[in-house]
Order: sequence, then C-alpha cells, then structure tokens
Amino acid sequence: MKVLITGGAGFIGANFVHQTVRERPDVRVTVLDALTYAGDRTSLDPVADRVELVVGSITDAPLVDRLVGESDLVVHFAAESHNDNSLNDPSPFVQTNLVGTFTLLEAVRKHGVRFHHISTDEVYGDLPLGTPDRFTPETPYNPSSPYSSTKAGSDLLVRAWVRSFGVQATISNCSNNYGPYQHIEKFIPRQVTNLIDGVRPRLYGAGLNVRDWIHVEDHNSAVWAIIEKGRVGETYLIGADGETSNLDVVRALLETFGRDADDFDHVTDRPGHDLRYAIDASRLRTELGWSPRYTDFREGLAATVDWYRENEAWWRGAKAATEAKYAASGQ
Ligand code: NAD
Ligand code: TDX
Repeated sequence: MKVLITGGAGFIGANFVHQTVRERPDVRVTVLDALTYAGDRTSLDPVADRVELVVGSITDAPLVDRLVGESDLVVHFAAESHNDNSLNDPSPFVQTNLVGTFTLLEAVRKHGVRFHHISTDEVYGDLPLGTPDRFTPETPYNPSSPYSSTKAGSDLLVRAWVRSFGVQATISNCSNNYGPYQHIEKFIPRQVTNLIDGVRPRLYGAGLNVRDWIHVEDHNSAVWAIIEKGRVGETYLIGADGETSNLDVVRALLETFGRDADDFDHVTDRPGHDLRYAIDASRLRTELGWSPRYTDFREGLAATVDWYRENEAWWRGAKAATEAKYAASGQ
C-alpha cells in the first residue's frame, strides 16, 4: 500500500511516519510537507531510507493531484497549528487549513483515493471548568480562535465532500498531544526547554485552564485503528482521559527538575483563551477496540523531558527566536 502523509515533517506527522515504518513493513510512505518554520526534515532522519520526502505545499493543486494519483491512502496532518500564531496573523491558517484541505479533497475526489483528515477537539469550543461535561461527536461546532475556526471549516469541507461527492473519508478530532518532536512554541516543550535553560516556566493567566493530554503514540495508534476499522463518513474523537490544569503540568515539570513548586511566572493571558477541553472517546474504544498505552501522564511527561534533554540539537536552533516572539506579546 502507498500512503501519502501530509505534514509528515511536523510533530504528530513525523511520529506517525516513525510508527508506520516501524509497525507496517508493507506500507510505502511519501511525505508532502512545505517545511514551514514548524516542519523539520531531521525529524525524519531515523526513517530516511524508508520515506520519500516531497517538499511542497498542499495548496499546490498540480503537485497534490500528481501525488494523490499515485497513492492508495492520504493521511492529512498538514496545518498551521498554533493558536498564538493565529492571533498574530491568521492568513496562513486560512490558506493551509482551508484552501489546502480543499485542494486535497478535490484530488481524492478525482482519483477515488481513501482520505483520513486529522483534526482537533478545539472545533467544539470550550467547556466550563469543574464540570463532568465532555465533547462527543454530537457536540455542536463552536470554535474560538482563527486556528480552531479554520480547522472547523476544514472538517465541514470533508463532511460535505463525503455527502455530496461520495468521497471515502474519515475524520478524527483529538485532544492535546505531547511527546517527542513537538515544536518548542507549544506549552509543554516550551516549559521543558525553559527549565533545561534554568528559566522559569510561563503560565498564561492564572493557569487554571484544563487540557486533556494524550501521548502522540496513542493518537497515532488511534488514527490507524480508524483507517483500518472505522466507518467511512464517520467522525471519531480521540482522547485518553488526561485532563490536567496548566498549573498542575507546570508543577509536575518543576518536580521532575527538582525545582520549587512555585518557581514559575504568570504572564499575559491568551485573548479568547479556551477554558477546558475534555474528550469522550467511547466510540473509539467500544466500536474499534482502541485503548491508549500511555495511561500515566507523569510517566509520559518524564520520558518526554528525557527526550528534550537528549535531543538538544533538534530544538536549540529555534529557541531564541521562539522566545523573542513570545516576549513581544508579554508572554
Ligand atoms: P505542526 O505545526 O508540528 O506540524 C505541521 C506540519 O505541516 C509541519 O511540518 C509544516 O511544515 C507542515 N505544513 C504547514 N503548512 C503546510 C502546507 N501548506 N503544505 C504542506 N505542509 C505544510 O503540527 P502538529 O501539532 O503536528 O499537528 C498536526 C495536525 O494535528 C494538525 O492538523 C493539527 O490541527 C492536528 N492536531 C494537533 C494537536 C496537537 O496537540 N498538536 C491535537 C489535535 C489535532
Ligand atoms: O507558554 C505557554 N503558557 C501557557 O500557559 C503556552 C505556549 C501555552 N500556555 C497554555 C495555553 C493553553 O491553555 O497552555 C495550554 C496549551 O497551549 P498550547 O500548547 O499552545 O496548546 P493549545 O492552544 O491547547 O492547542 C493545542 O492542542 C490542540 C495544539 O497546539 C493544537 O494544534 C491542537 O489542535
């Protein structure tokens, strides 16, 4: 089987490529990635002999048409993915997340290729703090940021192409991922690399916002379960019951580094900051028999800290510029 993986040089996509090469010797992998600031070809070094990397954009219709025409399956990870960036400049989010997804859908429609669309729980907006409510596939869309609204729009394009054109597609909406190869602009790797540098972690606002953390390996095993066993046209929510407040994440990291529990700073809050995400993944567990391997968040976090300690060469080059961008927003 020949699989086209968009965004395969980014965080989740690169981990998906590694997992696929490791566990599925019959699969031939082509990655289409524009290598934006968030993409890194060295993330594919460990599997370079098994993967063809095409550097290009998912908005390039002739290129997308050719690559999709040569594939049996497209797994679509490519996106502009960071909320804070979308607040500074939404334009690339509209281009990549909406126009890029449209371009892929037109190609899979023409060539009759199976499509899996990777999306986020942020399309549902947020939940109140301190309630048992969780997102389900029936929760109405209510995105808050330019990032999440363009992801919501891309999901709706997929649904329409399924219904109107009979495209063979599935969608997954996953909660917050952590693990190796995540860009250091994101919350956990930003604080981990700060702590490696002896810098205090930075919490937006009071730090009471809650995210439902899942290890990237578990997200990706769920994606394969959906591709192999999921019903076409269906939406699956992916989550591993990992609800934790940002404050508790920072406290866990401080403990791992042997630092005082209050050794952090509160900084300017994110405008429109979603309060809480929580996923009800029962469809995935009961229908598809999926379950996560990383059930202890503390353990997964400690392994992730070790990875950033051991792979400083991978992230060091981006650290100063990333922090300069945050400093300009008082964060
Ligand atoms: P990332 O920013 O680390 O990687 C995105 C990749 O897409 C990069 O390699 C980048 O170069 C590439 N890319 C960007 N624009 C492109 C374009 N126009 N053409 C081709 N490639 C392009 O993102 P991530 O965190 O790995 O997220 C991957 C997917 O998973 C996204 O669709 C995101 O919405 C979704 N998702 C992420 C999370 C999370 O916690 N990170 C959770 C749920 C869903
Ligand atoms: O320095 C920080 N301090 C802080 O308190 C940063 C960078 C973030 N935060 C907070 C904001 C969020 O409440 O931490 C939480 C997580 O922030 P991000 O890592 O930026 O993730 P989030 O905005 O929740 O979105 C992530 O999960 C859903 C991914 O970036 C998205 O791509 C995915 O769709």
